[in-house]
Amino acid sequence: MTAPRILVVTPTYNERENLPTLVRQVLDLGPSYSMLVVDDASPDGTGAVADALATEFPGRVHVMHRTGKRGLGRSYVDALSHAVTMDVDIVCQMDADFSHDPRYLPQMVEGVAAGGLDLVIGSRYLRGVSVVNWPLRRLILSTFANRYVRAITGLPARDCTSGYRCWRREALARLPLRQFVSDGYAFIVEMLFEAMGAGCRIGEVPIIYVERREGQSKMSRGVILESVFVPWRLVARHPSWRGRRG
Ligand SMILES: Nc1nc2c(ncn2[C@@H]2O[C@H](COP(=O)(O)OP(=O)(O)O)[C@@H](O)[C@H]2O)c(=O)[nH]1
Ligand SMILES: [Mg+2]
Repeated sequence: MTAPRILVVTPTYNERENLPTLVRQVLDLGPSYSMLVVDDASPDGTGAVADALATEFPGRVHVMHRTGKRGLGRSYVDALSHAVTMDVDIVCQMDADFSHDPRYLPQMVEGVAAGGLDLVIGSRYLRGVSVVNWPLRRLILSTFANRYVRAITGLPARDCTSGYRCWRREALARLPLRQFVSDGYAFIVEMLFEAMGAGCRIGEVPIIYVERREGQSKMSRGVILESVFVPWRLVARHPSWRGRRG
């Protein structure tokens, strides 16, 4: 089989210091890797940095500039809807701040390419808790959020809120992204719920998640509040999916 073509989708908001190194590390993984950066008109000029990288690596770095309302979920809807129309086999999602180390990508990609999975999650909670440099309250918030989501939705994954994922392009293309109700981090949960409902085969690979060194987190109160309600909305939408194993 020829090497699968991989597109790594990365949303950015004020990631000027991180993006150039990230892009190089991903592209260094091999010629089959390319990237799509989706920037929300970052005030720090990340968009221009991304454009410069696209010029430096023609055909391997693509940039989408969004100008509407800011939002991680909306950025993913736009970027992933475009990604599934591209000439690639696998579409990955990863953060720009090095919390998601690119060194895990080959193993995750392998799970889709050779392991027959539709989705592989880079999971922080497969071997206890593998998170570095999080304050205790953030750790508690994340572990609680995962238990909460799993209890309400019946999702089988250990890490339902990880934004580090690799998808078989055809599987991703089946998700009704444009109809999603959530915008912030809850979007990640909604994607997983829809994937389970679509019968996707889901696997997890353990990762060590390291909190960012450069820039700032965009986690906010509104985003957390949304995450409280979204699992209930999802179950209300598809009651029969609850507890269905992916
Ligand atoms: N395009 C876009 N990217 C965002 C937005 N908010 C966060 N991001 C990016 O999403 C990724 C995760 O966000 P981050 O702030 O690190 O959240 P945390 O890791 O949960 O603290 C990073 O690459 C951010 O730059 C947004 O509103 N729009
Ligand atoms: Mg982060």
